[in-house]
Amino acid sequence: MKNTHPIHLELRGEQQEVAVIRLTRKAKRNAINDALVLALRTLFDELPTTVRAAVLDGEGEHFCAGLDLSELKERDAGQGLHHSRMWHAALERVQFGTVPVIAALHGAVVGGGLELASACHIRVADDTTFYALPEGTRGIFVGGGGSVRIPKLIGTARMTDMMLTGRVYNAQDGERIGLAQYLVPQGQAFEKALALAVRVAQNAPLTNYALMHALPRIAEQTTDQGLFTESLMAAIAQSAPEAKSRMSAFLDGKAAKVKPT
Ligand code: 1HE
Repeated sequence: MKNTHPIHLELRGEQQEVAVIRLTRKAKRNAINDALVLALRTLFDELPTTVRAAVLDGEGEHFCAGLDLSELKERDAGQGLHHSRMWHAALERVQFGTVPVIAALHGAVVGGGLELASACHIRVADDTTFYALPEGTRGIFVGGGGSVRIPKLIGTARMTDMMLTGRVYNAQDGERIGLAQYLVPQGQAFEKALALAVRVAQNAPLTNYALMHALPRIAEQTTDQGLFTESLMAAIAQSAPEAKSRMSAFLDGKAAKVKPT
């Protein structure tokens, strides 16, 4: 157990294979100030090597209210650039770190909170979740990678609409358009995210690595380059001893079959 204010880290599981990471600025609705951005970066850089999957949660009724507006002092263009790049560096550690990250969403997932959620690999939302990009109405622009990651989830047209009109998506519509992959009743997002993390942690590490690091890059390559990268990644993954033992377990009738839900 380790406390990295303003984030709490707890390890769960027999091998301490699941990290539960919680934003702990409940009084400020988990608004992200500079200290929190830097703490996120450090925490993801220094995750213990036992960790195979992580859950990202927010204390209190809201996942995250976005950028801490009280710190939005007058910055010149250069300072604004560096501030945005600081967010990029931290969220890059979330997306392209060592383990898949599952966000447990509830209440406000707005502005930089949505940018943070979109850097995670799976998003589980409960019924209270709502999504918005108030940057448009606050006279600013996204700066935490939202313009790159959010259109990949919902398309450029929907993000443009959210920013131009201040449109707020509720939990059901958020799931429908792809902001979350799972929708659960109020108060159950964390338990669902944890159950998924426990399952993800059991995957072969190279498979998880391929999904985190190869898949998004392949998606940005041309068809020819993507297919070639896929073959390289497939060859590396299948050659790992773990892949061979898992395949043998299935052929010996010792591994789970795929069942209809
Ligand atoms: C904050 C922030 C914040 C709350 N920065 N202090 N984000 C926004 O524009 C969203 C602004 N926040 C809200 O719309 C609402 O606070 C919520 C819908 C998230 C929650 O409402 P509620 O009624 O539960 O809480 P509250 O009473 O509004 O806020 C409680 C306290 O948190 C209050 O402080 P207090 O000292 O008066 O108790 C609020 O001022 C404080 N608080 N949100 C600072 N965001 C990389 S660029 C990203 C750019 C952006 O993210 S822009 C979008 C910013």
